[in-house]
Amino acid sequence: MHKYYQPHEETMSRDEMRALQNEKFLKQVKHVYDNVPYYRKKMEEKGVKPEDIKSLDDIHLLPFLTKEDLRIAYPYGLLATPLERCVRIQSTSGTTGKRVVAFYTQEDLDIWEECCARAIVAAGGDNSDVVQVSYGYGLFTGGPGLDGGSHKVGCLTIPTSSGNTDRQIQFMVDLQATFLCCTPSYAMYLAEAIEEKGLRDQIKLRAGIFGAEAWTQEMRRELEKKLGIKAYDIYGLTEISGPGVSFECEEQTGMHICEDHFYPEIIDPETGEVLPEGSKGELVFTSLDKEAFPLLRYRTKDICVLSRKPCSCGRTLVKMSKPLGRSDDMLIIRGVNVFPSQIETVLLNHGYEPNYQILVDRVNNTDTLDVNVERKADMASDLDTVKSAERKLVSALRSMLGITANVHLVEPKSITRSEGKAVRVIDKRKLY
Ligand code: DLL
Repeated sequence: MHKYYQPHEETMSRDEMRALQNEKFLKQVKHVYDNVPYYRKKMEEKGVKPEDIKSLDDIHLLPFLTKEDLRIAYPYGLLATPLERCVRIQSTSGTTGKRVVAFYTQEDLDIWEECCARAIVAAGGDNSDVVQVSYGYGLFTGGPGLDGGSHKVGCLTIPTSSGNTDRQIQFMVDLQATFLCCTPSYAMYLAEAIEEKGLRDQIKLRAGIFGAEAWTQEMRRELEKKLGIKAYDIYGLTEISGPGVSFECEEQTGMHICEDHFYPEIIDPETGEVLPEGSKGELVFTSLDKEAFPLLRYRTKDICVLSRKPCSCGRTLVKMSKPLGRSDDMLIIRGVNVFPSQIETVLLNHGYEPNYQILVDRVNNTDTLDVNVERKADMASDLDTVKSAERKLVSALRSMLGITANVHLVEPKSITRSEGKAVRVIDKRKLY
């Protein structure tokens, strides 16, 4: 017997879904046009009016939105409801200094949490489960999203947030957690710590809901073996709501998109042209019923494929593949989105030349980030001066990125100059 959190929405026929999407879409275009001058201007520039949009078949007429638009419109420029109706923000990295801030009304939060509840139920969860949420809480959407979903399902929720591994394992053992929600790399770290402590027999986990960063099928098998669980993927992004935009079911062959809320398109990242179903391209989302922060045609920069092959779980929601890469240069390091341009901004603001290298690797299942930058020509080269300058950069990078980088000041002119595009990022992890 299959279980769904919202059986009607999750299993409706294609025709019914298309009709629902159309209805919400037309309302949403009007809501955005009437309430978001920034987007109205973009529509005017493209010569398109709400009356030109008669159904989803016309969606290609609408302009795209990107992180760049979010940066320009920061902080309130894309808000579509009065502040009095907003009850929460969540936030993630922007491409430079400005963070992305997404707003939610209470209804928006309810829908987001329902999507996370769908994910928990799709992974076999019900109100007898004990769900340990080890995603970060706070501005990051991982903790609050899964926490809300777990409450909606009626599970006992353990809001450990991330970090403090000993305490995580203690709770997992003492409260007999059955679900673990965290990034796949943190799950692997926890699995190894459990093994080292010889506590494998004392944990009762049966499922994991892991996402926010790329992970391979090999990593899934490892996690399933080490923790004795079924490991499910979950996808999402702050701009569209957070985790639960799509989630895996028992088939574990792609993630069902909550397409009654988020309408997906696949486009050619170069030309912006909409590609036929089954093509590999950039995923674009239109939020169909978001009130406070309704983004139309938001380019995720995630490359993937959509599939409508019937699923044995009975859900009719379209499935997306795991992201197969990105069409921009965003890195996800320890679950945190990092743009090379943010690092460059910090270095230049501290008077360094743009001669630097960013090295990313994964050591013992934990991502490492090293930044090599050339010492300023007029800077003394004694150890004290160098160490103190490095510490300053580490702290500035931490406040920009939210994670710690190892900074190494190297000899002036020692970083190889390139004759074409500079290769500034060397990512040795094999994620896709
Ligand atoms: O990472 C939301 C989330 C939290 C998803 C917890 C799943 C679990 P952002 O910080 O805004 O939101 O980052 C969004 O992360 O565009 C993808 O590139 C990447 N990403 C998210 N989930 C996955 C996944 C959250 N399952 C960006 N696999 C997205 C691969 C993922 N990449």
